[in-house]
Amino acid sequence: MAQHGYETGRLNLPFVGISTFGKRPYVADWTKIEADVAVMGAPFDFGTQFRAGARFGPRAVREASTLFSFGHAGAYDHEDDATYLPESVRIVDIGDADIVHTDTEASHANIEAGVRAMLKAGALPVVIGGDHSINIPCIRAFDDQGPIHILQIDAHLDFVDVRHGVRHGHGNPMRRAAEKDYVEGITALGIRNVSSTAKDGYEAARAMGDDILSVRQVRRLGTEGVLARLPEGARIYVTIDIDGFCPSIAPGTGTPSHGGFLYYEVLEILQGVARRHEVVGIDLVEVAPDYDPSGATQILAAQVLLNFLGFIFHARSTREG
Ligand SMILES: [Mn+2]
Repeated sequence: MAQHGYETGRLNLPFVGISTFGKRPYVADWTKIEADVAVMGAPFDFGTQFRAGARFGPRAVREASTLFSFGHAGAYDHEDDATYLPESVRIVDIGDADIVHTDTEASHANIEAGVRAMLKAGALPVVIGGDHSINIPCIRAFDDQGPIHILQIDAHLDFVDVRHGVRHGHGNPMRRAAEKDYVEGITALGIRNVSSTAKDGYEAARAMGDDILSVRQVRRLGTEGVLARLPEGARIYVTIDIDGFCPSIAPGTGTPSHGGFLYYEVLEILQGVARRHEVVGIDLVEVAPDYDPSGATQILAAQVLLNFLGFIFHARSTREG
């Protein structure tokens, strides 16, 4: 170590440099992903039925994620007495899927190609939206991955079949997922208030195996009670709509709905899922940063993702050894 307290190399504080996710390496060539986790942006918001703006979600979440990237060796958590995300967990940022304005199918196809590339590389895919319709191409990319169960955290059920011919908007993704033979079930947490889905949508969702819980029902059950409802041994894909959280902590979204989750309610469920299940994919959607001048919404999103990744790889290392 040098004298006078100076150390060699760069300090690289969070506000310095290029905002990749977690300040991790950027991999532009999708045929050369070598990582445990690959993060991709899906800046698509033509699926919205109210306020647009989630196309700026990936950039905002990336920038917010630098706050948690001080470059020390992992993140030590004194409550768990565990160091999460040590250097040995290789995270890369593969940039964004290309979005073609007005063309949902072309944009979704590009998102699907990105998820397929991450899966082919053996990396855990993490996709930052974009509106919730970007879950549709994400789930499509799992058609050769074996059965999955979806854990949805959301204010809205998103189970509309078709409305005015629209089948791939942000009100449709869970319906499209439920139609896949490799999607064995959906557990939807946080569903509340006037919703994107009418009563017939709820009936169809239940008939197709959707377990629907409101925020108050989740609170009554508690973390363990909720976790017990997930099928044992299921491989879990987690889709987090930021509007599942309370707008008091996450106002930066197109369709906020009061009475949502607080941070630890979701975090503890995700920690339990990471301990008990193989997590095969993650998307986090509907961060529309322009509605939150404080930036707290994207900080929440980045914090949830980084902590969840920490739990997943900590559980993996515990299981392996
Ligand atoms: Mn949603």
